[in-house]
Amino acid sequence: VELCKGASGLDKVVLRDRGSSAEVYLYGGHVTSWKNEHGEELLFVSSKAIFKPPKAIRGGIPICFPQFSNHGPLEPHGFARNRFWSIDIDPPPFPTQSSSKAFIDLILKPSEEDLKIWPHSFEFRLRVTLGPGGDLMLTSRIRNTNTDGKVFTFTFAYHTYFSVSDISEVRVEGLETLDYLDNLQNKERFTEQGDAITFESEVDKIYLRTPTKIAILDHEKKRTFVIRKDGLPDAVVWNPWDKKAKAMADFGDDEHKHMLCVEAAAVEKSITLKPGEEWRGRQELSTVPSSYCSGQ
Ligand code: TA6
Repeated sequence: VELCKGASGLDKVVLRDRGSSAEVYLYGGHVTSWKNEHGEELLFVSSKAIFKPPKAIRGGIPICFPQFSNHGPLEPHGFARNRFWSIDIDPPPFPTQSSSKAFIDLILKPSEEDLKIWPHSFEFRLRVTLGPGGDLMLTSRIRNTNTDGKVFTFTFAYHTYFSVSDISEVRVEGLETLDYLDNLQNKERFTEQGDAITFESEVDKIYLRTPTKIAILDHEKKRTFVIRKDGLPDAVVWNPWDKKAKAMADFGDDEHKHMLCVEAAAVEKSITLKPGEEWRGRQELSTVPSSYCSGQ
């Protein structure tokens, strides 16, 4: 584990374990790289990403807290991804201690400014772990530390950008037949069809009550990403496609072809914490070789 300077001189932590690596910026508590033992980058970060506050880094795994998207009065996706986190040198013990030594604990607490826009005290502890098999685990622990007795509610997402060879040859398995809210149709509720999801145009859907495990199959690379999640019942699937990609200054014109967001999230039902209560949300990312051929 090493602390060094990343893009724009921002501090970042590098985790290494048996050839795999991961990088987390203190800015945003933002994972921007996850490489397998062959040095292949598994996350997408736009070549036009702006590593400069207050803009969030375009790609990697933005942390959406205390609000997902525009589901509330705050700026889209809340403010955690736009703040400087600190290294948490003395975190309370994690019951499920991973055997890996390659992990970092970060902590975010609200500033005076933050309390003006969201008047709640909290401690948000994030542990990023690079597992022995090269899997990447993010565990969030959010505690209500209000001293005024107030509860607070929030929505949350790990806004993960996966790197894919060609979006038109990607399938997502695990979300078939589920209900979803379509952000492109006024968040109206629909039911997904019965087979794996493929991509031919812009998609922005919040799948509800999704399974613990979701698979993203990359045909060309013969590789499947597996998301295992806990405490995060929903999953957001987003690809901006060409028009929206061109409209974003920090997104390359054709980069939508090489990324897909599948985001472990808690959106439909916001989370309520009483003072002293703690919520946990975990996602574990891994890859397995896949012999997926279309139609299988
Ligand atoms: O997660 C999907 C989404 O909510 C889309 O609606 C789109 O806005 C995307 O997030 C990116 O949001 P950002 O604020 O990072 O540009």
